[in-house]
Amino acid sequence: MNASKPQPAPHDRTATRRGKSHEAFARARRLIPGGVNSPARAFGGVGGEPIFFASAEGQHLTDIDGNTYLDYIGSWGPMILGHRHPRVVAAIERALSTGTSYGAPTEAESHLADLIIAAVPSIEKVRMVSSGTEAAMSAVRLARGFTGRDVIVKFAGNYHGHVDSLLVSAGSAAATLGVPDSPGVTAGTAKDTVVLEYNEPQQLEDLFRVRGDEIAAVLMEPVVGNMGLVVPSREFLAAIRDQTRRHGSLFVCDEVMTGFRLALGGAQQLLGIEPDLTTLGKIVGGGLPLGAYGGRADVMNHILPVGKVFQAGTLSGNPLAVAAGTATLEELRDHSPYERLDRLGARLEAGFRSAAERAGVTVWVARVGSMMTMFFQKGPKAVPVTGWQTASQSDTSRYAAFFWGMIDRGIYLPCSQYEALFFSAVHTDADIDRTVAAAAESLSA
Ligand code: KE4
Repeated sequence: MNASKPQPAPHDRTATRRGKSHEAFARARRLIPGGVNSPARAFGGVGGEPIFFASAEGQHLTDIDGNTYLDYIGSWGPMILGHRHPRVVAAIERALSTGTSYGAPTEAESHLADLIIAAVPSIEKVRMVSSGTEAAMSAVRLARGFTGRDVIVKFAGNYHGHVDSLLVSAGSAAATLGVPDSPGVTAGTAKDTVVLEYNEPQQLEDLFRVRGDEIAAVLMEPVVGNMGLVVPSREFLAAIRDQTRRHGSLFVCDEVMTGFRLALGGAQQLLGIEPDLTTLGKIVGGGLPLGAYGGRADVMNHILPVGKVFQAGTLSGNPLAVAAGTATLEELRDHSPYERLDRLGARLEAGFRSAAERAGVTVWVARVGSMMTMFFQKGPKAVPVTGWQTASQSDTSRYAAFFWGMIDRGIYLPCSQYEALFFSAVHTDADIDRTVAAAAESLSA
């Protein structure tokens, strides 16, 4: 926390009025579809109206009515260092003082590429873009260009951005809004995408047996955040690596959410897997618009101008975003937060579990490091959530009630059962204890 800045006033429970947000939302809806620039912010999964924010500092958010919250989405992942980390702010200010965009290469981009390659051993070459969606779209085109094949395999409940060929049974906002297949995605596009169940190795093996020579790539979230948090089984990971290698397809890990979040080397470091391509976003841009995709040099060298697979971008590798991403990755490299994040996560997980048990609420809690989801379930006994089939049985209205109970106690959780929560390196033990106490009150209310 930056001590020189005024500290946000502790959340005043009586100030749960959000009149200014209500007015701002009414105006925004007249101008912007749904009043939001991303449906994930629309509160579709919890009802009510989105809250409009004025500022953020460290682990706190302040809304335009002056209410403060402990932040458990961190801009949906990027803010692992907390908001306005001094090292990141200083880096952006330095970059700003010399220019904002050149449309020409800079040394800073090579320095960030170096940091990414040093952190993620499976990445030998990397190309920067402006979002996780762009990274996924480019990786799919590259996999198809490299293999000369059309079919992409993805998994229900996994979300890879709003890429036409991947917006089929996507998780995240699409799943929350109950519209897994988006209008506007043509049948011609969707036919080249096969959607299987996560954690079902037999399904994958059966598909490869029949269509292995058509499959360009298997794309997955190595730890899923977009149906709520789901971890892969060892057998599932082994099946993906074995089948793709055996049939000359590419294994693409979408680490937009998990990259630099679960470890400096991402989920692949924790899980001991070596994909052929990796997509990155969120933390790699330190909260500014930056994505990246990278992997085997022999694959990446098929990208223009070395190879023939087209990909381009006016603001790719933007100096301000590169500065924010570089400062963030250097801070994570120099002062590794991961052990502490895991300790705080274990404290939060234990607290949520015992609060639910005391309240007699059936939940399945899944956590890896500082990513966690508490799935609300309808039956008397918790059912392990291993994929979309089980995740989608969640009691979303019970989650919504919990969400608003936490909002009224100054805790800002993801506005959907089908999202993971994140906390930052500047969250404290006291913050975790306060969150657990609020959960106990909200669950028993
Ligand atoms: P962006 O295009 O939003 O930068 O990245 C898309 C993306 C790709 N892959 C994974 C695993 C992702 O989680 C995302 C984006 N995540 C959502 C939240 N689950 C972003 C929130 C939003 O869309 O507003």
